[in-house]
Amino acid sequence: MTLFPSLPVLLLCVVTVSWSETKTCEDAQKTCSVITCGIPVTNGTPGRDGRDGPKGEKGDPGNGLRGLQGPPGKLGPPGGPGSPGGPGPKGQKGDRGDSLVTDMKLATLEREIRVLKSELDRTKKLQTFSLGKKAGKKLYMTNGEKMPFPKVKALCAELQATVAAPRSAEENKAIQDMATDIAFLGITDEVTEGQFTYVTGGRLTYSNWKSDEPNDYGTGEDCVILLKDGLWNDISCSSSFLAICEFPA
Ligand code: MFU
Ligand code: CA
Ligand code: CA
Repeated sequence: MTLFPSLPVLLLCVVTVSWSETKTCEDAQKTCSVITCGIPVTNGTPGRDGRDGPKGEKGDPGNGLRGLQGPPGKLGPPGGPGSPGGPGPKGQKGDRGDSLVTDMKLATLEREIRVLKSELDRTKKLQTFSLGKKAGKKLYMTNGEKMPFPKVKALCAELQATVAAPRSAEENKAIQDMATDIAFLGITDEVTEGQFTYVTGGRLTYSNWKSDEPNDYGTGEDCVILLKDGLWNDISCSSSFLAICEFPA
């Protein structure tokens, strides 16, 4: 059976209903089964919300009072290492090593040196006094022994002195006065025969040869001795005579 009634039926319903306007829809429905009745209210309840629309443009800043500043946020992750800095300024000059110990050692040494200098000064004065040394004059010393010339040289060198060698009549006299015997002088012609020089170097500035000396007698004579009268004679360096050393003025 079809839901739609035939045209004559439909027309009859419309005419009947519109004719009796006081009848209710239900009355009309009894008469005309094709009429459906609506609920008798003015408006329906609102429908559900639609989907959100597109985001609007950013609004202008508000002009109300700002809220108080919130608490500080959590500590962020540590940053990476920075680039290396440039070289720092030059530091001050350092001190010289273990200064405390070194300074104490140095102070001790300086104190000891002061004492030693004082004692040496006193000893020199005593020696000068006891040996009768005069200011500005050489000091001659002997151990009273006789020996060949090479031994005399070695002895005086050991005493940081040289073999006595007079450079003036005064010095010659000084040596003569202290000599207890015939003594070697620090003069030879070992280098060049006939040319006498000081063992310390240099041609003679003074001489006091005995007559007919030097004569390079026999197999040769290259050393010089101071005779008791103060005169000189050339003699063999292998012969033994008194050793006298000379200390600077
Ligand atoms: C003299 C000296 C010599 C040596 C000899 C015995 O010669 O010159 O040096 O002493 O007498 C003749
Ligand atoms: Ca000679
Ligand atoms: Ca001689």
